[in-house]
Amino acid sequence: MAFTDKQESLVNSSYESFKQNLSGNSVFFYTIILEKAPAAKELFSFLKGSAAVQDSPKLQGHAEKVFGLVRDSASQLRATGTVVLGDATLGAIHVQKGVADPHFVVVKEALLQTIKKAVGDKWSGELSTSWEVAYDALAAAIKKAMA
Ligand code: HEM
Ligand code: ISQ
Repeated sequence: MAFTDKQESLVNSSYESFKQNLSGNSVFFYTIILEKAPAAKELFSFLKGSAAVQDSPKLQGHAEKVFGLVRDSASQLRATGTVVLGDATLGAIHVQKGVADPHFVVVKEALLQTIKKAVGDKWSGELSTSWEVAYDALAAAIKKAMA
């Protein structure tokens, strides 16, 4: 099924909601990930050894990158029907950190919950599906680069 203009604009506008409170949303995003996968804390250089998720420019920067790449992926899907990784090193980074398939599910769930919180009453099934499709295509491209 083609990724539509409507789906792209839903992703774009909710990405702006995410950015509106980058600090709070980023902390929420990591908190959900660590609730679901506590061991993942040791994977992130900027979380390692800390008791709780601490807000920092680094933490926000990494979270912003992840959400930004999903947003780019939505635009690529709408324009070309596929996702090509702009950064060829993404596969190697994740292999080196020991990221495995189940982690991608955890990050996906955390991403969706974070967008849900960011958009409040604008949340809808269509909005959710748009993020899911864009994330799944990006995750598939990263996994392919990891293989
Ligand atoms: C590093 C994106 C999935 C763990 C990175 C980097 C990017 C990125 C852009 C480079 C560092 C940065 O600038 O932030 C993504 C995207 C994902 C994804 C778009 C899914 C579509 C995952 C998953 C995990 C993970 C599932 C496992 C929990 C890491 C770690 C690093 C990293 C540990 C290194 C961070 C550090 O510098 O300590 N990722 N990632 N990523 N990613 Fe991912
Ligand atoms: C995955 N890769 C890079 C950075 C991230 C930040 C938060 C959650 C997942 C991530």
